[in-house]
Amino acid sequence: MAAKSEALFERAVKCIPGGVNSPVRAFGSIGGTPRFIKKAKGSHIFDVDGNEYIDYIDSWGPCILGHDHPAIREAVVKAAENGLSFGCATEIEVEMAEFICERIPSIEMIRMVNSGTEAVMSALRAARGYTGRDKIIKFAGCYHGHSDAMLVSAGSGVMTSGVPDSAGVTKGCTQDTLTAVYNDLDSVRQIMEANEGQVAAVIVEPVGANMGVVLPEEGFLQGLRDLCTKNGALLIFDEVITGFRLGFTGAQGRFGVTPDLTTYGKIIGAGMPVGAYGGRKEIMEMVSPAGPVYQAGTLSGNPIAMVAGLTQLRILYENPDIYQKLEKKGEKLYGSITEILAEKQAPCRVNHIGSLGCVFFTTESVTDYASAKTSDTKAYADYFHYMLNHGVHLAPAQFEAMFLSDAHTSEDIEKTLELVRNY
Ligand code: KE4
Repeated sequence: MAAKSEALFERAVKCIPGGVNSPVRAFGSIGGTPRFIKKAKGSHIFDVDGNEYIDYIDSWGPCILGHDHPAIREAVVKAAENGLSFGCATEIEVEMAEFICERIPSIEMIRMVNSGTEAVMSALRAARGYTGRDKIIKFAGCYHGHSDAMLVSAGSGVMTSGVPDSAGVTKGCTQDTLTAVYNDLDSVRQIMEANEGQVAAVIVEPVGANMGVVLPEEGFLQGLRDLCTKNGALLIFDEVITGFRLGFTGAQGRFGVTPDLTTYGKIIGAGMPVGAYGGRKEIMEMVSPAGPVYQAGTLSGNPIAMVAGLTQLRILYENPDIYQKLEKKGEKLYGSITEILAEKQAPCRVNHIGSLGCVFFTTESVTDYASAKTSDTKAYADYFHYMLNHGVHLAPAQFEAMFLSDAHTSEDIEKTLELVRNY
């Protein structure tokens, strides 16, 4: 029953584009009415009609400790008693920056912003300012937020300048963005050679999580590192999803590859609007007011958002067993789904790493955007609605990820697996 969600959605579409404040929430790719969520607790969310769901959206990653974690809530409430925002420097911003710089080896200096989009946009500007070069290489299927230069699709071939992938984005904004193929170092090498001395940076999701979950093949990330070093380009890891999720040091720690810049979001805000970019001091000191690369933000380093994020990071750092538990939960959930679907001879592939996973409705192994797009999105939509109607809320789109949190229980996982068995 979703009567109240339906009524709210009817109202919403009249005053909000598509009825939502972010497109994926509108159920556009899977149909039906988005559930309007009233509250969340632990690993469960509750909609306005009183339906309860096991939640695998996890606010798209921020709530790795689960929803409404008491320590985070208490810290936020306490901080709010001192006011919400000052537009001046605060101690908590220094504590957050020191905390990250002291624990992530590649981060010597960091700047807080308000979203992953802003973090990526600013990191690209810093990379261009530092290198004096214009071109950026990204990968088909990787999403880095909605700044103009990132809303691009490959030209006729990977060698040609990007063309806008959204109305309202000018050719001028995308002409310096070149698109390579994920897990294909040759496609990067070709672009580098064709644009010798012009590539400022390569930006990559070290684990793809916006074309569904796509893992880097052996040697891919190190290969990018080597190509960037050889060509005087910077390597930017977009760890908005993987940062503090695939381990405390994220994908760079898990795979042992050191980027020049890293972008963060989601977990570092614990559900509050926070993004960040950081890396080598000589690069970050290009950023205003220390250097000539301008970047600013009214609510950057907001004290309430900082205390939420820092509380979560401290819990993650002080309790490393959380990551071991997430690995086990991920292996149990995604590994069992793989076995069940194989027994049923279902046309599916499951990609997963740690607490991230994705069921693709294709028989091809999914290693890049082209293979991800062989998925049957109608089949995914049917699967989504079956799970939703039985109390499990998956990502409302095939090309997203499932997120496990520290709050997910073995009961949650068993119930999910039982539903997959009966599907
Ligand atoms: P935001 O601007 O949405 O905070 O972050 C943009 C971004 C940057 N980099 C990566 C790797 C990301 O995954 C994202 C945003 N992720 C999506 C989920 N696929 C956010 C969900 C949404 O757009 O509503």
